[in-house]
Amino acid sequence: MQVEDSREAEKQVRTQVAIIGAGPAGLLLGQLLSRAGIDNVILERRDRDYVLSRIRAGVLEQGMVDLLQEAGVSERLGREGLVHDGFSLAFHGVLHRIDLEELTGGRTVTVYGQTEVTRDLVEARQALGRPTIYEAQDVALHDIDSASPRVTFRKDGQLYELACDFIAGCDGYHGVSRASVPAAALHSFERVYPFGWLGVLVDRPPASHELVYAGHERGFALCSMRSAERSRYYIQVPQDERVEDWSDEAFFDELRARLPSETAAAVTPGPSIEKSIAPLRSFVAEPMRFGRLFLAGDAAHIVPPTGAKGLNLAASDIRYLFDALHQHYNEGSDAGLDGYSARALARVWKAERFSWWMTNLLHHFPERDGFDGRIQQAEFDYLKQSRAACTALAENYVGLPY
Ligand code: RFL
Ligand code: PHB
Repeated sequence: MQVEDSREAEKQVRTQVAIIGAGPAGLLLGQLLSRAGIDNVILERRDRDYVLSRIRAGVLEQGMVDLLQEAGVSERLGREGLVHDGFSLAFHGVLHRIDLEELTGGRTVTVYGQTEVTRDLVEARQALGRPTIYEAQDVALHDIDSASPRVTFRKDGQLYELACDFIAGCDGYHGVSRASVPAAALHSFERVYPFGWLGVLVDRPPASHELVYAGHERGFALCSMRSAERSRYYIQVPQDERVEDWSDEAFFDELRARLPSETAAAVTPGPSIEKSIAPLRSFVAEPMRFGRLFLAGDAAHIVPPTGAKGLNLAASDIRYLFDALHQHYNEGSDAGLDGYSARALARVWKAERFSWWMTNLLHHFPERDGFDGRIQQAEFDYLKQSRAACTALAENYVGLPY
């Protein structure tokens, strides 16, 4: 980054790739670009502590683990990540294990919090001395369909202009990047579910050494973890529910009521160290490129968390986008940039389908009738007796190839 004080009220800065958002997508792209010698600046609306304290996803596909390794940020992940070779589905109290490793010819997932991924990436960026501008206000994109796009923002009261070759819109669902594309150039697809997930983080050993996804007439429940000492639990709640209305005691009572008795008995309740509600949504914006702006991660698509795919899709987008930018700068070819949207969307839609399917299988839909309940039961019974059905589930859960 070069800073020139060429105008009085405005500082002008130049970089090759301007990255909007310091979530996992933006940080991972920044790390890969920096290591490849491609200059980049990250603009982030929130402060560093806020970015580092967000509790979200927990399950990494092998493809994402490999990408973090390529990015040089897998040392702690290798030490502390928990490799899972299976998980359980439960339906109305009956458990069924999905043996991921056996069904997929040896593939697994790794439980490692998004919070930890973010911390590793933030520290790696700091070690490389690359610039992240936290608390960047009024970020605005200009001339994105020209050969010289710009981003303006305010920092500590000063107005800056960042000139660049490309903009990577990695600023999540509510960011400014997707909103900067003319409405006529973007086609959105959306499904909003009439419920959310109430999540609790607790410093108690997990109920089970593997994840348990439970469908129940009272609603969905999930037992997950962050380590052998820290559990993460979720329950489905109505869309308009408020966190304040759920005491820890009420949460654990409801969780246990939805789990098979042996799993419920193994839950160790404790004081929550985090409690929040996430709405459930499926969303895709097409195309993922407009001129020199490339959308990646939640900025372009949202999946309900049931399939554990959101963070992993952010990683696969970045795999494609990094390869495309690398090709542009190192081989003088724009084939990767031109093919980025179609390539990313092909994988996105398969993950959308899987997340929608898992959500439909396991949640209680208040507005639906008895027919849907019987279909859910039949789907679960089919999984219990069909290796083919379990294989389809398992290959999606471990992640489709990049
Ligand atoms: P992020 O993480 O939202 O980061 C976007 C960043 O952009 C910043 N930003 C701006 N910066 C500058 N200017 C603006 N105008 C800006 N507007 C926003 C934001 O402050 C933020 O720092 O998007 P990214 O990087 O695309 O990453 C996506 C993932 O965070 C998300 O998909 C996952 O968390 C989804 N998810 C899960 N994914 C999985 O793969 N596996 C899981 O097990 C999983 N579990 C989950 C989840 C998401 C959940 N919630 C809370 C929705 C569980 C939950 C409960
Ligand atoms: C989590 O541990 O936060 C988690 C795990 C699996 C999911 C969603 C969230 O499907």
